[in-house]
Amino acid sequence: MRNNDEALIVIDVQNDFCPGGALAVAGGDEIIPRINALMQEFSVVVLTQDWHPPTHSSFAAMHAGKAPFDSVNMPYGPQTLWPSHCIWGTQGAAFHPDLHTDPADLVIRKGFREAIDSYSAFFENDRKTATGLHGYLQERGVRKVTLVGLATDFCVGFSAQDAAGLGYATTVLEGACRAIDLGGSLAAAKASTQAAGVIWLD
Ligand code: VGL
Ligand code: ZN
Repeated sequence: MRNNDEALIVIDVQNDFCPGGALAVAGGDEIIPRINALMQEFSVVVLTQDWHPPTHSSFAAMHAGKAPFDSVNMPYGPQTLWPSHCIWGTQGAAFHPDLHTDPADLVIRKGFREAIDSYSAFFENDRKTATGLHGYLQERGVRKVTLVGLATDFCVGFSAQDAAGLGYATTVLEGACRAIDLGGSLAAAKASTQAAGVIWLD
């Protein structure tokens, strides 16, 4: 068991991001056995769950003439459009059945506001609206976070960026993540998080 000031944050290991899901990430389910084993090493374990209303503004279907993976300008900046995914209460939004959820201390949902997407576990895509995770981790005395899950270049990468910005010693275990890799997004996520001090390990 590691120190009490270290948390494992498991990002979005949900059916829709695994093979067969609405926004499937290649090999998304392959990381689950390692994540389950890692949970036993940490005294603080947090799961995140992408959790969208059926009419979420990040869905291409809500934008006439747009297709998944196009981009639009939202009041908070550019936003990639996605196939409809992780609609709250559906099987697609449920955790993958192989993921151990019992060891989790906290499940944090994000992306539930229709007008704002939320990649990061800490702040929504306006980069201002807090999810509450920072307050929780502070109250638990957490100073170091290890991030795993889906997808490396979106929700994991944005969470890592924010964690480092909030002052946590931040590690991404890349082998326990899988990426979407849209137009160089994986390389961009790595470069920007490394510049912020995030350590990437396999
Ligand atoms: C994610 C795109 C849209 C992710 C969530 O979990 O990385 N990506 N919603
Ligand atoms: Zn989403």
